[in-house]
Amino acid sequence: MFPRDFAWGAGTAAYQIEGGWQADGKGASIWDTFTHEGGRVFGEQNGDEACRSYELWDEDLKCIETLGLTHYRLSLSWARLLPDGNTRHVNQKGVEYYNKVIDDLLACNVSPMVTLYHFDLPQALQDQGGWKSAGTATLFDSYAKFCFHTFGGRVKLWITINEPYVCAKLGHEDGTHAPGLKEPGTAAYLVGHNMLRAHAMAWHSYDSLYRAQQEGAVSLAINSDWLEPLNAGCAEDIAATERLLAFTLGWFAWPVFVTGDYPEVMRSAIDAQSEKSGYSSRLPSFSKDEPAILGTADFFALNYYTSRKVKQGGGCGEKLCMKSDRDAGEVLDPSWPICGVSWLAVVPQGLRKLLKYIKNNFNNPAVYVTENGFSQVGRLQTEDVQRAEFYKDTIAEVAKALQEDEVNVRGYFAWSLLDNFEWADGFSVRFGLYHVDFADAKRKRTIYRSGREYAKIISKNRCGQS
Ligand code: GBH
Repeated sequence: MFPRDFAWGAGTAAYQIEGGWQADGKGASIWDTFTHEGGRVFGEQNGDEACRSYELWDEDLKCIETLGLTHYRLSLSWARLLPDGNTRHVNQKGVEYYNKVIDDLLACNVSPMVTLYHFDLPQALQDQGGWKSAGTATLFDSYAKFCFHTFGGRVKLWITINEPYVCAKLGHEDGTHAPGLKEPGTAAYLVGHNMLRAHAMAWHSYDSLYRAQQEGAVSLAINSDWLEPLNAGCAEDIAATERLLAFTLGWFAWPVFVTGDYPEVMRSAIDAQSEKSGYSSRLPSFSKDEPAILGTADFFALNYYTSRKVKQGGGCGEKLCMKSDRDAGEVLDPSWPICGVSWLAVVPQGLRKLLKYIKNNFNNPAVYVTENGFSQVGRLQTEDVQRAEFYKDTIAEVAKALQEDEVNVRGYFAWSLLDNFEWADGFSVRFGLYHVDFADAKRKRTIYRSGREYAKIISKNRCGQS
């Protein structure tokens, strides 16, 4: 069914699980600031302690071993390693922590996939303008080089930035994620631009300084829903779907995989709106004097959760905003169950379609599904039958993508290893293969039925091979 070397993983992110927000010299990140401001997160919760993985890593390792994962995706906390965001001051305790995590994984035959940036910018850099500032890309490159140098002998799969879309839009357009800026129609494009520049600089650094020796692969994780026109025969809906895809998947994948620049439909839509409001274009251009963006991904890292139908329309009145630029509205198909968090319509077959789309539009890259999952809200159910079915169904779609559509899928990472701090939803939304008891000082981890199901799928596919 699955190739012998297929990666079976699960993922986490530093701020969502580690806790220890001030332990051993860690600097503050924008999520520390954002959650402590109040009024931002469900129940005024924060990640000060979260799953306490900073102290309880051994417990996480047990979970990883029980599941039989071949890969574990974790992120590094930039401010734990470099409290001020720059390499002038290195927090040795932070280095030791991640050294232990990586060494323990390798000792258990589990390959780490390491994300350098999962939403948690050092606050010190936010104070200097954050991702709106061009200089943050250069500082990211230094941080990346520090990590390649320190851990790259042992880490062969790197993700520079997780979901630049979410950082840009939720953090700077909607203001629902840190740093909580609401500057619709402008800041998000600038932030996305600097993140692409940062990613490209780091990829080029790896390529020229580390690749020959370390022989790893570097990409960025792009999140996208699968989108289809609401009315398949309606030209407006078809155009709206194409536009929305350009503003989500295309925003980051097109520059990196196809042309080195933003999708034409995205630029022309933004320019048209800008003209109407007397603005010059709000979508920056890449400079020829900087490292090229095109070709800066050694594989495609896809975070897929859900699907949408699309129709023309939507906007925010006279004001500038991304919604008006897109002029595309999202609709849920009534046949898709919504389980848990409100945005997550369960559509496993959307993943197969998206994988095929990626194969056809981005030059048949090697693909890792770096996140995919299903959430639970309300009463705790450790016998989470629906989620167990979801994993079975979704992995069956990945198998079809591999066999029938011949997509070069190399791995699948469930989100998440543990129930954790689910950003603005705090601990009210549970994505784990393991339940975490946040009322317990020891943060007891208990496997869900879905975790057992995933372990079964993994073992069947690893042992059934000749
Ligand atoms: C992932 O993003 C994150 O990488 C991960 O850290 C997180 O735990 C996981 O999702 C589960 O949420 O509230 O209507 O504005 C997934 C992509 C894109 C999904 C933005 C939620 C917000 C919809 N996310 N989307 S809305």
